[in-house]
Amino acid sequence: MKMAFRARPLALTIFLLVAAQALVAHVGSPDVYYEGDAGPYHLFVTVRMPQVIPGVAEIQVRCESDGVRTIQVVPLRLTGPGSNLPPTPDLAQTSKDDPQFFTSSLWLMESGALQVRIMADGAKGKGELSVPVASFAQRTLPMQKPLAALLFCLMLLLTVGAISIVSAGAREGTLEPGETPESTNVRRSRVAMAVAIVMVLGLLYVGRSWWEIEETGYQQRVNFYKPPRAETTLEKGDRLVIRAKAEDPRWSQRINMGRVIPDHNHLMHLFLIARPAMDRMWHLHPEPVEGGAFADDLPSMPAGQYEVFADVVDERGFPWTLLGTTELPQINGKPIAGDDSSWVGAPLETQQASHTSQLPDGARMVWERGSGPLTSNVAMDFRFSVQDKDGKPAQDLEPYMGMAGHAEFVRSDFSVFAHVHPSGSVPMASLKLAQAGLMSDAPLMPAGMAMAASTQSGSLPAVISFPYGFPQAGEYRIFVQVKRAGQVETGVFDAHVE
Ligand SMILES: [Cu+2]
Repeated sequence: MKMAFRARPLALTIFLLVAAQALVAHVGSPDVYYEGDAGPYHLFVTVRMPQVIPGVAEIQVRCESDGVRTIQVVPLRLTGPGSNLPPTPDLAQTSKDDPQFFTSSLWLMESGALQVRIMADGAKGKGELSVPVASFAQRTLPMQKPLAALLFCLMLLLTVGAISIVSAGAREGTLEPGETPESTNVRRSRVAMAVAIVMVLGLLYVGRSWWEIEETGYQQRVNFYKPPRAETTLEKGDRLVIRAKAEDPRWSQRINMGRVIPDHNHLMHLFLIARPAMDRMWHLHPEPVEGGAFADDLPSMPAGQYEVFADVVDERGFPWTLLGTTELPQINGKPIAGDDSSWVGAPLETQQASHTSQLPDGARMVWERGSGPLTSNVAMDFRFSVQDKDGKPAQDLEPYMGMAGHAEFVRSDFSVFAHVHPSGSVPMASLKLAQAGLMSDAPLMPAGMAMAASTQSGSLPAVISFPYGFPQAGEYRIFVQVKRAGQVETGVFDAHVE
């Protein structure tokens, strides 16, 4: 019943042993933050992804409801063979200081779209949820010098040892104690030694070739999962065509851009952010065209350099962000309509934290962030409240593409881009696939939608929260997008992260 994981040889185990802490990531934000319900229990889940695959993911579960006694966790494929055959789950450890906090370490043995299934049991019965995770090796870890030296010495010892044992065996193996070897013994020993040297050298050669094949294969997997380049061309003055160009030529054979799946209403979410100051941002939804490309008639926008982030989810549930930079002339296009939105404002401020963002008509959005410094790699609930022009909680919030809000976290150098929702950093399309595989009959709603059901007035609550954690220190700009009375509004906040 176990999912077939292939064992990887020694080389990778050594890579794991020397796992360094530094992180050069994919979309820059590999860890997964998720908030949702496992039956009667509300859970906040953080999955710290390993840098290498196979590798160990750290799972942290905070129970926000009482009564949970045990938490079990298990990884499995998100779709395809094995996705409905979970292996035996691991029991998560309860924290000594906090009985509501559970941790577990899980081996992720393969790359691709996986899910971590979490089963809670307690006073209110059982419940489960599933968190989709994008599993991929982020980098090849170099071997540490002392380890390399140690392994080299061991190799020399084994080599010399093997040869001398064979030679000594041939020379003295048949002698009685105290007898001196005759010239025939010595001759035989020399022949044996020569044969042993040839064999040992042959073995070393085979071992080295094996290592190189593994290393090349591993490097290919690292390259395969690097974000593809977003190749953009402008046609007829205002039509932007986007094509994915991956470093690995096999990428386009295996990932069919013509068969990406809808992710909250759209096949692609395209973000164009003005470089370098992030003082303009467009969130658009290109449609697929011939040959796996996507195209959109751009709205009016000024000439300039833009950073391109194009989010898609492939048919297996793996999220890809196409990355690029494009130089656009002044565009005289169509007005913003439908789910598209744009924002124009002040440039990114560094070393500064903004708490309030003005919205149109005197309304504002407030980041309820407390006074302490922001730290990287800490799971947080980013809470934003929307106030009308009188400072009262806004009464006119409505779902925007099915959710209470959408937040984009962008690092000042564009090395981090995360598109986050009230249910967390998992793509909604992958989440849907994960939930489809659960046994429970309870309808599972993303956190944002659950809130929609809980108000009588018909409007969403005026406070929206996003579970997320900054992946590294630096300056960030956060775009928080909500819909008020049919209009998409964007609150913008700058954050200095230590
Ligand atoms: Cu979104």
